[in-house]
Amino acid sequence: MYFIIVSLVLKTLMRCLSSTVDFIPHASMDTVHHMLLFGCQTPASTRSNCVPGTCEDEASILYAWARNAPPTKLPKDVGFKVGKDSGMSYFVLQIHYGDVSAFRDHHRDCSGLTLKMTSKPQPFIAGIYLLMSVDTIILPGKRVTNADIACEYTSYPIYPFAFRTHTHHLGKVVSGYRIRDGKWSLIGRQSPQLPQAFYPANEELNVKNGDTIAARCVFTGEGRTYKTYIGGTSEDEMCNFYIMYYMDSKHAIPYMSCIETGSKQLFRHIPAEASIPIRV
Ligand code: IYT
Ligand code: CU
Ligand code: CU
Repeated sequence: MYFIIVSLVLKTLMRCLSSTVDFIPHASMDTVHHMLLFGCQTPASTRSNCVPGTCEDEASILYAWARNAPPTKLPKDVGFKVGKDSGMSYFVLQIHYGDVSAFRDHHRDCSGLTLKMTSKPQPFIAGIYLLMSVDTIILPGKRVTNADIACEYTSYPIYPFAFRTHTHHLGKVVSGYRIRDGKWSLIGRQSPQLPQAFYPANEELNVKNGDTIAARCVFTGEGRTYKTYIGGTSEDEMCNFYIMYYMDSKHAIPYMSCIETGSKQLFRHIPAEASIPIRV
């Protein structure tokens, strides 16, 4: 399949601190495969499609729409902090088009995203916690390779409400957990071969100082003739578990990440479901 990626860059209203409180997708099912919205301070390009990459600085994913997946809404009183002094002056929207033949008739495509914004301070801010593996190697033909990631959480309480998984072709299932006093509680589990949207979190739970956040990606090297590394192309792999959370706006930490490899000792106790592939 061929993908065309279009990037749209939009400067946020700089004069006041605002919140994005809702996302309304407009995407034609026949042409758009998925859309990703990022926030950042310095976009890679201020003109469409000139420079590869999304942002000069670290980009944060704010929203994902994928064909055949219901869009996840932000809970009431929750908004992403954007604009003045928020570290997010620009939105970058990537639209990934699937099938080029839909454009044979040269029609104009009006796909995009409407953002509902407010300048009213919200009681809770939304944020993203990203767990990712940087050192997984998948051996050719090897039936199962796990990428285990875990970090101690040492900040103010967060309330996960949605999650998103991302791998390339070899990912079978990705699961994320909170570990408190040795007990593993599921935040979300999904096949990365299903539409990579944000899905509602498994149950209402919070993560607080002293907890551990952990994720496992299960890969297979079956059918591969070469070693697969973490990287950007479709021959490479990625292991990502995104948690979308809200937290008291008093503390307002909009982005956190974890790239530590989880210990064998810790992952001895991961629930069995994390290793059971999801049929698609
Ligand atoms: C090496 C890797 O796993 N890259 C992921 C996660 C990632 C996302 C962002 C890394 C950084 C970021 O600034 I945003 I550094 C990755 O590229 N994931 C893709 C998208 O690019 C977001 C994905 O679809 O989740
Ligand atoms: Cu794409
Ligand atoms: Cu990737």
